[in-house]
Amino acid sequence: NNHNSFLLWFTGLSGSGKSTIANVVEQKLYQLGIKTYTLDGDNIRKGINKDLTFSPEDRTENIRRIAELANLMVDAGLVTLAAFVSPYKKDRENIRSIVKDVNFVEIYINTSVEECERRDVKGLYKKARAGEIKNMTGISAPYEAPENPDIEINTETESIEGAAKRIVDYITPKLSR
Ligand code: GGZ
Repeated sequence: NNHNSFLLWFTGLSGSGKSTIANVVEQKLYQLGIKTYTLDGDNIRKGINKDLTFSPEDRTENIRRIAELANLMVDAGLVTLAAFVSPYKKDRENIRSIVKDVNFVEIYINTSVEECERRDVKGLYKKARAGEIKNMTGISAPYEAPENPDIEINTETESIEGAAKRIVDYITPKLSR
């Protein structure tokens, strides 16, 4: 593994702001000439993992496959960003063992379920309340918050820009390119 590459793993509820912050981090890294790739629900759950549901077992398999893919990307020298709910502690610990000695950075996007439900960008919380969606994280399925993340962002008190800058400032001193 290339010690100069990172896997930036964003965990948090649906609508917490994972992808939004990851996208701003990616823009900033691009401006610094750093090659990146972002894995998220849009390119993974519609493609390689389209056979998987939101059952606990399928979420575990979802995260396992993503970690294996991310491991290859990091090997190829890309700073890889991954934005997934990844609600189970055990699954997130497993990522660390898959990516081995690479610099795995766990970033907890801490937005309360109340705030996510208020935003309800995709209307999923409303559907979950109506019983139209089962196993909705934060409503009818658990979210096991990280106890010791490398970086924690509270989107209710911190701007997207400020959060993204904090993440970039965390990794850039460790990148020797
Ligand atoms: C959680 C769900 C669900 C259920 C659909 N629970 O805000 P989004 O829409 O774009 O992000 C959520 C995404 C979660 O997929 P992940 O692959 O990140 O989940 S996991 O890591 O737990 O495997 C949400 C949408 O899919 N979505 N149904 N029941 N999120």
